[in-house]
Formats: sequence, C-alpha cells, structure tokens
Amino acid sequence: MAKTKSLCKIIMLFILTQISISNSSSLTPPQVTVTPPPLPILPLPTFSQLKWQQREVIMFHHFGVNTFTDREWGTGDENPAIFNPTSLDANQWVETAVQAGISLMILTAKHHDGFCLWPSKYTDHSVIGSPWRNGKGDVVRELVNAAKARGVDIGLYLSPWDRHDHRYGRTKAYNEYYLAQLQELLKNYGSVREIWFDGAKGANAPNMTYYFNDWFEMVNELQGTINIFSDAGPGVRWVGNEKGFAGTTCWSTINRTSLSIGNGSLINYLNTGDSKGTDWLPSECDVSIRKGWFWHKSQAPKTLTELLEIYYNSVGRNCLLLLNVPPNTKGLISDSDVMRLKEFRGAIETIFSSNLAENCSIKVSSQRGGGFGPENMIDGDHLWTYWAPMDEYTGHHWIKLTAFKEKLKFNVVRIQEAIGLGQRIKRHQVYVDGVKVADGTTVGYKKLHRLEKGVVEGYSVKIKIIGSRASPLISSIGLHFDPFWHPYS
Ligand code: FUL
Repeated sequence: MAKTKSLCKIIMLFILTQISISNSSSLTPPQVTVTPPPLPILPLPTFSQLKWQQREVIMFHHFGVNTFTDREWGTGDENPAIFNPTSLDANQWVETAVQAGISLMILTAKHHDGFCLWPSKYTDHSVIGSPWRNGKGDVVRELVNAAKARGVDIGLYLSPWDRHDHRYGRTKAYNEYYLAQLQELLKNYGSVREIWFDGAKGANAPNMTYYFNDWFEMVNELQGTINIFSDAGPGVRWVGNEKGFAGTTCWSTINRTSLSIGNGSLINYLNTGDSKGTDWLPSECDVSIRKGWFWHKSQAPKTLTELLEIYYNSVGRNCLLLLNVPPNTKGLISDSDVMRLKEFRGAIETIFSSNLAENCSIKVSSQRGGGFGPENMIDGDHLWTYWAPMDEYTGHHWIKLTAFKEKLKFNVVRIQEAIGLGQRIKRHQVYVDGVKVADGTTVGYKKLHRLEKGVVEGYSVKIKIIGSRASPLISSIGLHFDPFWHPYS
C-alpha cells in the first residue's frame, strides 16, 4: 500500500513539473535590459590601426653606413667594409626599448645610401660585403630574434630613394628591384607590424616613378596585421614635420584623395587632419632623441624637458610618438640615451600613475541607459567602456567631478574618446571652480592639457563639450600632477 502511495506521489510530481515547464515555455521571452552601444560615426580605425594607437610611443633605429661616416645622408659610394660595429648586441637595443615601455621597434633596413642591413640576394651592397660577422651577419634577423624573445614587435624602413643601385632612375627595373627586396623582408622575418615608406627623394633621377600601388598591395598580401606608413598612408600618415609636434587640432580623419607622397605643400593638412575626412589615417610624429637621425659622436640626447614637451605635443594630441634612438659604432645604444629614456619613462609613470579623478564623485549632463555611466571613465579601459550621453539630449554635454574631501591640486587634464566608434569631439573646455583653465578642439584617442597656468587647485572640475560630430563618447578622464612642468621658469 505504502509502495502504491509513493508511486502516486512520483506520478503527481512528474505531471506538475510538466505543467510548470509548459507554462514557463509559453511565457514571453525575457526583457532585454541592456542598452546597445550607439551607432558609430564613420570612418573607423581598422584592427591594426587601433592596436597601433594604443602603443603611444614606439622606437626608430637609424643604423647603417652613415653611423660610420658621420653623415646623415650617405652618397651611395660607401664601401660596405666600413660597416663594422665592434660589439653589436640587438638584445641591448630591445632591453632599452622594454625599459622605456616600447612595444614596437622600427629599423632602417635600407636608408637612402642603398646599403642593406640584411643579406639581400639582389645586391652586394650589404652586410655581405662587411667584415662584421665575416660577411655572414644579418642585423634585421638579430633584431627580429631579440625582439621576439622579449615580446616586442618589429617594423621596417626600406628607403625608396636609393643613391647606390644602378637601376635607380630606370623605373621598371628599379621597381622590380624594390619589390624583390620588399618580398625578402616581408616573407622571411615573421610578423612585421609597420612598414615605413619615406617620402624623401633626391633630384638625381627626376623621372623615377615609384609604383606605390604595387608596393602597398604586395605588403598587404604578405602581412596581415601591418600598418603602412607614408605621407599618405594608407595605414598611418606623416604628421608633416620632424619635430614630433602634431597640430593643436588633430583629426585622425583625412581625405586620402587629397594626399600624395613627397608633396611639401600638404604639411599643414597632414598636421591637423580633416574633420570631414572620409578616411581613418592617424598621424605618427617622428623625431630623433638627438639632433641627427644617425649616431654622431658630437651629439647628445635631448633633455627630459624637451622629450616631455614632445610627448605632450604628440601623444597628448591624439598621435603616436616615433622616437628615433640610433645605435652607435659599437652597435649599441649609447649609455646617455639609455639613461635619458629611463628618465623619460619614469617621468611618464610619475605623472600618470595617480589620477585625482578617482577621488571625486562624477556627474554627467545625461546618460544613455545602463552600461554607459560616468564610472566607465575611470575604470582603466581606454577604448571599449565609455560614458555615453542620451541621443535625445540637445544641450551642451558636460562632466562634473567634485572632490570627495580635499581640494584637488593638478596641472594636467587628460581626456580620451572611445575612438572605436569614431572621432567626434570638435571643441571642449575645462573649468575649475567655475574658472576656465583649458580650451581645446579635438580630443581623439588622447588629449593632454598641460595647464598654462601651472598647478590649479579647486573642489570641482567641469569638462564641457561644446561641439562634436555626434554624441561624444568618453572612455577615460584624468586629473594629474606633473612635477616636471614649470610654466614660468
Ligand atoms: C627623412 C630622411 O631623409 C631622414 O634621413 C630620416 O630617415 C627621416 C626619418 O626621414 O625623410
């Protein structure tokens, strides 16, 4: 009897469960509670451009026969035997880069003198003719191996202008030669993240035409995550000067159809970009740590103050800083440069490792649904979490930071846009306790205001966005103290 009872119980339970399952499956689907991200505003960066942008500071290495002749531009007549670094150690270059927080190193595989730092099959004007490693050396290979061991990426510079090769000036023959070398470099050395096409071109062969389109297509065929640098991109554009300074207004957007390589009249356009540009083509600011690009005994590295000025005017203006650090005749980066780079990295860490915005409450003019609140601006993610205002909001957008306790004391304001959804802000201002301390135009990936007034103190900071191509999306903000900034000295 007891057995029959418990069997009945089991059957009842089964029926009830079935009823509840069928009931729940007839319910309407669960409510969607997460607001989707806003639509992007075109153009957008590619995957490789985004990766490039986040590197902030990268390194250039000019090295070759000029290192041994004390010249900046070789004539092309140099004897390869003069290239003889006494103790070349690419690990020391890479270690220097790592200590300086650098994740990409670009080497001049061939400069204008035509001397190749790798044993190219297509010329004898290379390391093959050098006593270094008995003619069996390969600087590109040594750097690639050293960098790989430390997780650093590689870029290569292959000068189009060649003052040595006899084919230069005969367009078809030289383009074949150049393309052959490009293939050697991009097929045999693993992943290459940036290729540098220098616009410099001497007057020795006025009719020489470079087949840029063939070169670019070949590059993209051989490397999947590479950025092509030139005056006109297509991956990264030149900033228009060799001082390391971007325009105070600097759009990553520009019209590529208005650009051409080696055209000096475009310098201002390259420097500022174009708010109406239909192409995403951010700027790279190339500058040398010393006066020259190549190492010269008589030259010393720039001061920390000069390097910081460059940093604020490049990284702080939505660009990448490509800092040249030339190896010397020993094949090493000089101690004075190593020291200066350490100081430079140390200074950047000192300035930006603490953020007073984290000691504040943050209010905003409006907020687009859940997931887009002001807390996203201090969460450490500089790209994919951001504050977004309501689409319908028509007034000026603002962010107000109020100190929890003590007065805020700072001299740098950092603002970053969520550029994965396009560059938007055209004009913005910063106020401390109601007094304007900074007035700016574009923001982009990173805008740094080093305050002209020096250190300011106050309880509230308001960032007003007074012009933008679409609702501004702010991924990060910072209030920092830069002990190296003395505007009145
Ligand atoms: C210029 C070249 O002429 C310089 O020698 C250097 O390589 C610099 C980065 O680009 O156009």
